[in-house]
Parts: sequence; C-alpha cells; structure tokens
Amino acid sequence: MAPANLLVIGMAGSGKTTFMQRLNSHLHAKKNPPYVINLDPAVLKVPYGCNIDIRDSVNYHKVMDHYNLGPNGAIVTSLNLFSTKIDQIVQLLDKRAENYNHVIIDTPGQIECFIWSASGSIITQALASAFPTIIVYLIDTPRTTSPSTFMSNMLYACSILYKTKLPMIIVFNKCDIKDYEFAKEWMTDFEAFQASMSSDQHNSSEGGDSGYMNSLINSMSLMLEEFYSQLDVVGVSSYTGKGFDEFLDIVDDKVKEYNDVYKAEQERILKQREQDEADRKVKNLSKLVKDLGIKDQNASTSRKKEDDYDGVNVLSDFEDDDDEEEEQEEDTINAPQREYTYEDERFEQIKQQAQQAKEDSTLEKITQYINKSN
Ligand SMILES: Nc1nc2c(ncn2[C@@H]2O[C@H](COP(=O)(O)OP(=O)(O)OP(=O)(O)O)[C@@H](O)[C@H]2O)c(=O)[nH]1
Ligand SMILES: [Mg+2]
Repeated sequence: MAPANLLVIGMAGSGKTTFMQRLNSHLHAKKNPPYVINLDPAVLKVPYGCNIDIRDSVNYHKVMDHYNLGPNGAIVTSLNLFSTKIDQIVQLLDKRAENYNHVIIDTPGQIECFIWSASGSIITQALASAFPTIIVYLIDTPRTTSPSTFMSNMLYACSILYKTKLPMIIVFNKCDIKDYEFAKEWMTDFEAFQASMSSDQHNSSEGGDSGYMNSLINSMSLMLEEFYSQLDVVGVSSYTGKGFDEFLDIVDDKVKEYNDVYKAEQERILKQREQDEADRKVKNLSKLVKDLGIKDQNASTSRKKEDDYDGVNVLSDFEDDDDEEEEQEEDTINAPQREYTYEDERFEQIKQQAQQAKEDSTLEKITQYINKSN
C-alpha cells in the first residue's frame, strides 16, 4: 500500500519541528517507523533523524550570499532549487513504498514561502499525484485564544485548503498549556463564536463596534462554518505525546477520503493541466507562425497572384502592407503602447533584422517546414 504523505504546515513557531519529532518517536514506539523529510532549508538543527534533508542539497547561507537575498527570498530560492529534484524524490519514495506507512514532511515556518511559491506547489502536486497526501495544519493553541486570531488562522487554513485541494487535518498543538475545548466550541457552535467575537470587538480599542465589522464577521463566520464541515480536528501536545493516537486514527480516515474523493479530483486536475499544456503549445506555434509572417493558405494564394510571391512569407514581406495600420491599431487596443526611447533607431534596427531574416536560409527552411506541416 502507498504510504500516506503528511505535510506539516503551520505558522512560524507553531511547533512543526517538535510535532515531527514527537510523531517520529511515537511511530517508532509503535514499530511503524516513518520516512522523514525536512524541507526547511533555514533550520539549524533538526531534532529527528531525516531520510531526506533539503540542507544536504542546498546551502541556505550560500544561496543568500550568492544571489544577494534576504531570509525569505533565500528560502524560496532554496525550495526552487530543490524542486528541480522532486522527480528523484518521488522515485525514491516509490522504491521505499513497501517499507513505510507514513512519510512525514517538515516545512519552513514562513508558511507563504512554501504554500504560495511555485516550488511549494510543484512539490505538493508531485507528491499528491503519486501518494495519498494530507495537509497537517498546526495551530499554536495558547496563541489562538482570541477570537480574531482564531478566525485569521482559520481563514489561512481555508486558503491553504483552497490552494492545495488536499484533505486537511487541523491540529491544535501545545494542548499541555491550553486545552483546545474553546476552539471545538467555536467550530461547532456558530452563536458561541459570534458572541465571543462581538465581546472581543467591543473590548478592543482598535476594532470598535461598527456595523461594518459586525456584518463582515457574520459573513466570514458563515463561510468558515462550511469550511469546518470538511475538516477533522484534533488536539495534541508535542511535549507530552497526548492526542497522537487519535491523530493517527484521523490520518487513516483521511487516506480513505483521499482515495475516494481527492484522487479522482487530482487525476482530473492533472488531465486538465496536460490539456492546457497541449493548448498552450498549439497557441505558441500559431503565434510563431504569425510572428514569422505566415498567413493562412487562402491569404497566401491571393497574395501570390498579386505579386511575385516566393512561397515563404517573412516579416519584411509585410512591411509595406496596407493592412499593417489596421493590425497596429488592433495591437494598441489589446496591449499598452510600448515606449521606446530611441524610436527611429529602433525602427531601423527592426528593418535590418527583418531583411536579415529574409536572407537567412535556415529560417526559410523552418518556415517552409511549418508551412508543410500545416
Ligand atoms: N508547551 C509546549 N511547547 C511546544 C510544543 N510544541 C512546540 N513547543 C515549543 O514551541 C516552540 C517552537 O517550536 P518549533 O518546533 O521550533 O516550531 P516550528 O513551527 O518548527 O518553528 P519554525 O520552523 O521556526 O516555524 C519551541 O520553543 C518548542 O519547544 C508543545 O506541544 N507544548
Ligand atoms: Mg521548524
């Protein structure tokens, strides 16, 4: 059976790395050791044994130095560099699939560097298309006791669900400090949440008790109610190990859910992407044809009659066209006016390039080839 990939995501300091450490030791104790991956290039020490560590392939500090980047830019660039190897990672996981039931993956604290970057999507999609992949969204419970922070955190989780389209488990971490009962109540009792929210608004000096805020909160909490219906929630303590058995039971349910619902959706997305890619190629080819000045068969035949047409149209052939003005007009509607600093010089340059293109036999051959294949 394919192992479940658990992508541990959460705000900075929510306890992802400590959660990974506890989950790792918990699974080891159950004689069901996981395959462990660290995707946080900036972490100094990892308190668990890794099978794959991004820091082995990318040196975060060198990336910062070499590309002259700040901390977040360097994380994104490191992930970009790493994502070029993702097919090898998937192959490796595939090879080890028989030996593991869980693959647990730590991510950088700068959540947006992973979720909103191209590389984050590539990594997530590559994993999700090969194995059941579940988002484990970690919440720092003691820091989420205010209703507005709670709602912001939930909206963030909702946006991640929307972006990744993968099954999600909300994990309230650090339950040894603060129990997550309050969150459970807010997630199931809409009125209790609204009451807490309005008393919070009333007490806070910033928010005020405006009608606008109230109606915004009402609509957002209604939207969240729908979101909660898709979720599984569990409270854990990465310090004491409380709640980890329950968490693993939920993981099993989510794997089923992935196979029943998300797999088909993932396959549909993949097919759609392939179709889009094919469409894009066709579009690019026709753009190339247009750029080379090749018109459709009918137009070229009529043109052939008009002048001594040599069979191949290149850009310079159309320089004096009457309809050139029309085309230019169309262009100005569709695209903003490009501003050239040295317009005359540039025009001369383009003319020369076009002339050269006409003489270039290789280009002519390409055009003829495209003409034939059309
Ligand atoms: N009391 C308590 N503290 C915890 C728990 N889990 C993590 N912490 C503490 O929370 C702090 C942050 O933990 P990390 O595991 O480094 O958090 P992280 O999300 O990996 O942090 P970044 O990778 O920097 O975003 C540390 O001081 C941990 O000791 C927990 O279950 N209970
Ligand atoms: Mg960490």
